[in-house]
Amino acid sequence: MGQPNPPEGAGEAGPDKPPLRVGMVGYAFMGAAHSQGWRTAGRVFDLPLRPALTAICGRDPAAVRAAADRHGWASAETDWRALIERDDIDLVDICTPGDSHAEIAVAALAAGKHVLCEKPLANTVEEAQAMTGAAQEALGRGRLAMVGFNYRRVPATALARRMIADGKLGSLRHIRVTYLQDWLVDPEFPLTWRLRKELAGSGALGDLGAHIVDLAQYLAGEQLSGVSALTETFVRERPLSGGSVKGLSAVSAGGTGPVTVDDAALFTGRFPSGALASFEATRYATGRKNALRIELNGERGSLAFDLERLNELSYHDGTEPATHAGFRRILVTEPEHPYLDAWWPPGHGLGYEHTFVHQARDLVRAIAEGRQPDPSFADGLQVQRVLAAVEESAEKNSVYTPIAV
Ligand code: SOE
Repeated sequence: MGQPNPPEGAGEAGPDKPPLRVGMVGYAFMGAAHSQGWRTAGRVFDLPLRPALTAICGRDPAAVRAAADRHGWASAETDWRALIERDDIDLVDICTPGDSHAEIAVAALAAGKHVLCEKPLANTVEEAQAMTGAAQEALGRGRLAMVGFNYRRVPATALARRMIADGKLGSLRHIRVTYLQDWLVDPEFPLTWRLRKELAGSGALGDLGAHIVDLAQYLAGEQLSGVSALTETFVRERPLSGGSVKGLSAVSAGGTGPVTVDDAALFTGRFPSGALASFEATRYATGRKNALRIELNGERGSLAFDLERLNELSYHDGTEPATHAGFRRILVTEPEHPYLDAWWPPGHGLGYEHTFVHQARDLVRAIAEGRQPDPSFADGLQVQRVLAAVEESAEKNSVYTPIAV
């Protein structure tokens, strides 16, 4: 393939800027979200490089062609190896299921590309280690790698980080985080790649738990030292829909296949500072669609964020007189708030998709300045170690399990 679409300048930050030519692998939910990010970042923010949507890659020729047209990519490829060999690609953006992250990322870095990889970084600690090694080696050649934990890029969570770093909460005591979805409640919901360990690595744990582990550690400014966990798979057999899951034809005789990942993960953790944390990630919270909530309690105050009200941050200043102290709502839409100087006038809120625009903005700036973007592959590896410790603890029936370093 590789035939160009008519030039239409999608994602251009101004023709005078040098381009950052992006090749993206994958075009489903995350591919669409990342496309929005690349298309919009240079139009909203003043960026030193102009993101160019140069090529999109997927195995199905007709589907990838349609995705290129829909999302504004200039050309399409059906083999990621062909994509990373192209000398008109500067950055490879990996939006595939976890089983291919390591192979694509390591090869792309070796081919001299910058890499953005969707979370969780990999399916196993070993793969994440290989990716981190490749990223460290590539850094010496000026090639940069970042993992896509997009919830760091909600203006309200970025503001929370700033307030915590400024000491507004003092020492943290408690962090409680929940990430609740309900798309598996129906036992007839088909077996998809997200429900197979060899493709997704784990279930709610890797998909949702990875987000809340990263967010909690990012906001706390430190990394968990150990966890104690419970996991469960509530529905263990699900219908196969049209043989769409790679490698499952052998078990499709009865029309169903086994779910090989967790449906829910609950765990507690300790931070080196002494703070305690609790985490809940599930796809069975009936009525909850994409409900991520985090509350942090410190000696001087508390903060709470709820993704369903993502333009707001709740803050309690514990140093105020009890007569009028209380949680107050900060509307995070002022130009002084993170990311908001380039958006709408105060009060005109942002949404989920803007986190991907901010992710593209931050990565483009880091590349232009030649500095390591956050979160790094090493950060992704550390989250992977937490996930592995959660699985180990759950297997051992909730024994407190230190995290390997
Ligand atoms: C599906 O559970 C999913 O799309 C995750 O994969 C995303 O990372 C999360 O942001 C929303 O839910």
